[in-house]
Order: sequence, then C-alpha cells, then structure tokens
Amino acid sequence: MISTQIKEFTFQNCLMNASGALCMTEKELSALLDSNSGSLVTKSCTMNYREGNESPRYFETELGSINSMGLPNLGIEFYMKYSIENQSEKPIFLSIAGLSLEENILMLEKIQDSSFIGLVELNLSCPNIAGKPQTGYDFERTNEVLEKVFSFYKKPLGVKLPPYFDEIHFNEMASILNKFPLYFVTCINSVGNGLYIDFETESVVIKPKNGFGGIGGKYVKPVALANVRKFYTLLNKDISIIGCGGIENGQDAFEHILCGASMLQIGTQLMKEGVSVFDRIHTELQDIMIHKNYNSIADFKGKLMNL
Ligand code: OXC
Repeated sequence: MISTQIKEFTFQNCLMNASGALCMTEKELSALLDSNSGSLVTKSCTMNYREGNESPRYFETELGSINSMGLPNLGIEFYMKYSIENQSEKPIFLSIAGLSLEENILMLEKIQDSSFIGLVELNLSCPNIAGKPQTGYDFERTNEVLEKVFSFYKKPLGVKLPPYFDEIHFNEMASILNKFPLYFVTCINSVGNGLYIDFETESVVIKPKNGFGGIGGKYVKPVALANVRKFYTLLNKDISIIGCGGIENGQDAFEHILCGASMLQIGTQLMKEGVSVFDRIHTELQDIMIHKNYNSIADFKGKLMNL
C-alpha cells in the first residue's frame, strides 16, 4: 500500500533512515537491513576513516535534537563493500560527503568502477565541519560540483540539500538542479548552527563549536515541509523528492507526501525509538490512508491544496 518508486527503483515502502541515524557500523546497518524500512542509507562517508568531533556531540531534547558529529565514519571502502555485499530487493543508498570536490570525485570514481548498483546520496549540506562551508549555500560552487560529477559519473545519484528560507534561493537552486540528470533531491539536512541551552546549568549541551549544531526533530518540520513543497513544484518531474525533517508519526509522514515527497527519511525519531519506528509509522500511515480512502501514495502525493 505504501510502496514507492524512484525511476527504476521500487521500494516496498517509503520509509528509511536519514543518513547519520544508526547507520555507521555494520551492526547498525544490518539492523536497518533487517527492519521494516523500505530502504537504508549509510552514514555520509569520506575517503578515509574519520573520528569526527569531540563528545558530547549529540543531544536529545523534548522537541528534537542537536548534533555536531563532524562526519565520523569508517571510510568509503567499508560502506561500498557493505552495500555491494548486501544488495537485495531493498535498494541501498550510499551517502558520500567529501570535504572537497576532489575527494567527492575520487569517491565517485571508486563507486563508478565497482559493482555497486544502488543510489548515491551526495551530501552537500553538512553544517558541522569547522571552517568548511555548506556547499548547498554556495550556488556557483554547487553548479560547479554537479558539472564535474555528471561529466563522468553515470550511475544513479541525488543530492542532500540544506534547508533554504528565501524564495530567491529556492528558485536559484532549482534552476541549477534542473540542468542535471538527478534521480532525487533530499530535503532537508539539519537546520545548521542552532543553539540549545540547558537552563539549569546555564551552559550549552554539546562540546564542538561552542555548542552550535544541526537541529532536527519537531522544531524543523515546517521548514522541511516548505522545502519539500517548493522543490516539488520547481523541479522537473523526473527528479523525486525525499522528505526528511520532523517525521515522528503517520501524520507527519502523510504531510510530507502531500507536499510531494516520494520517500521519507527518519533521523531524530529513529535515534529515540530504534528501528521499530518503521513498524509504527508504517501502520499509522496505512491507517490514515484507509481512513481517507487512499490506496496508494500516488493518490495524494504532491496534492496539497491552496486556499
Ligand atoms: N548533518 C550532516 O550532514 N552530517 C552530520 N550532522 C548533520 O546534521 C555530521 O556528521 O555532523
């Protein structure tokens, strides 16, 4: 009932993890593979192993989370090998986040030359590397990155974007993305450089960058929905939207799809609840669809009404 499609890829259901949430180690990835998710994405990787930022670097709040992980990961070889060895009827997304264009190109060359048959999610939006800008906020650079990537890379690829807040920025980014044969666009990464404070101790709650970090969870749902909606209306129809941000229950999932999402990523709530979150949201979304008389996602995808 909630199966979905991104070009030639069919997913049994539209739910998956967000990169970063419980997807760094072999154990975590296997739990996702065995779960009731329709897909999984690996932790954004770099060429080599990275320790990431100092701890504490992740903090859960009542309404969401703040993180400054700093891209801790086991390196591309591990994630590529894992994805190749576990290619099944559940397609796998391999997330890459090189710290430079050159590093991204080197990783994509490796993937191109391998027997990987999944999708690559190119992360242009990590907010937590001190001194490194989020590529997605630099329009010229994003264009240059995509030109270089698509000059040689021929396998299925999409990008993960930061949230945008300005009408002009939506239009500018969409006109760049529309020039390329992207399979999908993931909206949104965490809202970068937020600050959460412990009122009692009068201090920040994570160590890196003096407490500044990416915000996820309930706080960001309206921003995520706006980005999904905008890109759904502005992008060529053959570029699918993957919605990410504030999905805690069936209603949140339904709203993302109504805005135009074909697939849904769960981050903060997966961290809170573990992989059983997929069973619960699956059931809740199906119940809503039955109640509203919808048989498939296509019946309401993107059909948000204006007043
Ligand atoms: N978004 C990312 O892209 N990466 C991680 N955090 C985040 O919010 C990270 O590793 O810092």
